[in-house]
Amino acid sequence: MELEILEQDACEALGMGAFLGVAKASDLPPKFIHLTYRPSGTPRRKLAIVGKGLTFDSGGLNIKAGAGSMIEMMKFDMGGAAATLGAAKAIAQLKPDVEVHFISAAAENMISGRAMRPGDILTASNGKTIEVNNTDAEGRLTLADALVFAEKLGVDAIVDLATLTGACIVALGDNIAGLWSTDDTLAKDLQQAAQTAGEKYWQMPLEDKYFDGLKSIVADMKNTGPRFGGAITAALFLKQFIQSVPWAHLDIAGTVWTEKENGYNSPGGTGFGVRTLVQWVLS
Ligand code: 4TK
Ligand code: ZN
Ligand code: ZN
Repeated sequence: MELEILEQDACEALGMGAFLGVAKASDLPPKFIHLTYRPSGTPRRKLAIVGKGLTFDSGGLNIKAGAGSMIEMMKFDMGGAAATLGAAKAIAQLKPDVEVHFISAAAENMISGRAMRPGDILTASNGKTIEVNNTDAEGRLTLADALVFAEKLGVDAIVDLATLTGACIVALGDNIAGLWSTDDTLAKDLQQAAQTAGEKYWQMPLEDKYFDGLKSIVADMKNTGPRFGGAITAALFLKQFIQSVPWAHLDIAGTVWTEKENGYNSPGGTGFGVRTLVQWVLS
């Protein structure tokens, strides 16, 4: 495989203000990871898999506080990137006739004098502006620039995976992930792959009307909307960074970690997403 790591200066040159806003407070530098698998012959199709890669999510200045905030779980906030790289390892061994780009805008969401402030306005690499009304909705900021980057590669489809919202766990619990898609064929292909792989996804609506909840008077959008329907507004936010390529978003916040044996997984990280992604790429 080919590996390209974009350091902070390269991300700045590409205008990735949303991703870099999230990374500002950490002592650890952001890394934009782009790993490519190319088959030996002409690829049958070209795909991109994008994983949220927050190595730790403190919440930033909107710090995760109080019982139930799950701050002690937040090493799991790289579960999307982990699934992406896990799929890369398997795909490189299975050698399908498909070109696959594996992408993660990796960073740590922290607090310091250099932190992104609530109320800051960020400009993403597609030129859209974002009013940050909650620094803890950082995953969608990192994914925004990663999705713009993925579409520029000229792929036939993009799938992102992210431990994106607590609201998705409220909706679907810890054994079913949320699936949103702009393309019914892609949604169907993913559901077929998931069924073969033994993972559960439930398709959720991209209800355009709910984008009203993200309206800002100072920017193109806010990064968080009302509490109700929070997993849907998160998906609608991501959609702003896709132009026309078929795209699916998988919210895996509930499924990446388990405290107990549940018939599918042992305690710890579950690797959720890997099996479905590999099956989908091979299909
Ligand atoms: C994400 N936070 C949210 O969904 C808000 C909008 C309530 C802040 C989060 O921190 N994303 O980066 Br468990 C979230 C994700 C998983 C879990 C709790 C909160
Ligand atoms: Zn967060
Ligand atoms: Zn997060």
